[in-house]
Amino acid sequence: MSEEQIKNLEAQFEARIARDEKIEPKDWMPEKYRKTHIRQMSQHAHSEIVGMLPEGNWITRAPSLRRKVALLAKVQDEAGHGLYLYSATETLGISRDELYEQLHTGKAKYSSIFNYPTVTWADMGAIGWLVDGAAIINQVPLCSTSYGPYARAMIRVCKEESFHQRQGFEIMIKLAEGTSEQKEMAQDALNRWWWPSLMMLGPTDSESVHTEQSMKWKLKRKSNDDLRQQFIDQTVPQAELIGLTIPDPDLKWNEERQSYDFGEINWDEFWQVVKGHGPCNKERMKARVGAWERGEWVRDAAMAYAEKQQTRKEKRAI
Ligand code: BYC
Repeated sequence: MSEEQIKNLEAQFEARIARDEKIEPKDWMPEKYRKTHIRQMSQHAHSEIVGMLPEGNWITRAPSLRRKVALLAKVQDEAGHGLYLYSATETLGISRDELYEQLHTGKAKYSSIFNYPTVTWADMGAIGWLVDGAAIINQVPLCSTSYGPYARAMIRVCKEESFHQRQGFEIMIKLAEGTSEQKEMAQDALNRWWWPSLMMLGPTDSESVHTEQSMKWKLKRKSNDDLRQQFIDQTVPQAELIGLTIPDPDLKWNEERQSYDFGEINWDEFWQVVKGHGPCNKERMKARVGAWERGEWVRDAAMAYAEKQQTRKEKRAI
């Protein structure tokens, strides 16, 4: 294709984005658009799959049958989200095997938040309330993202995230209303998950390398800092409602901005976790790679069965 033809295609593509049209898998798209989407969507899929691990840790120890059923359903939803997102990413011309390989070799990232340990039952409440709460704020704008398969996957994901957030908040309400030990447990979980939840929304806008381009392509609809502020403004009154204290001495309502001012985020900690040195990075990767290796016989058996069925079909056709 000549340079002139590519320029024309690019101009048509930009015009479609400006008109808020969805870009579909077979449409022409700039190579950088395709790669950026593979990066973000696959990291999102990996986050859902790795995100099952901290909660999976508590399924056998949920305090009642009702709690166990809800947690099990939530973790299953996360597997479903990972699978839609992998399928949506495959429409961009990358295989599932390549995506797994990128995760297992550490080439692809997954959300920093899932590298923290879940040490008490209250952590299930804090994850649902804060982590899923932050996820909804980040993901609702993604329902109108420009790439069709991603936008459609996100509509269903967001509906389910809403149930996850309520499930977590309800655990926190019950603990906060419970005995002094239970309330302490809830406060301790909030203390440990608050700052990592703020970090989850990504580096500050001045440090974010992809925001500018992703906003132009309408992959991202809001910047990391705007989402973080929205999350804080939404969550602080919820903590007040259940009598818990946000662990930030600098948190203060700013009348002029009609928003909360908040303290300094420890970005060194964030980058350490992103680079693989968080409290559970090694454990999480070991669990994923181990599951992949232990599942090899299942994949082989499924392939052998599919081949056998195909041969039978071919013989019948003759
Ligand atoms: N953790 O330029 P930036 C869930 C990386 S799943 C690790 O701002 P971007 C859930 C970033 O990738 C939650 N890495 O990037 C599941 C980039 O590195 P690369 C996951 C992070 O893409 C189970 C570099 O830092 N949600 O909700 O414009 C249970 C510079 O950042 C993180 C999604 O994936 C991080 N937190 O913005 C419960 C949503 N933040 O790629 C809940 C979709 C940044 O150049 N993703 N990095 O090597 C997004 O919305 C965006 O990708 C982000 C980052 C806002 C996360």
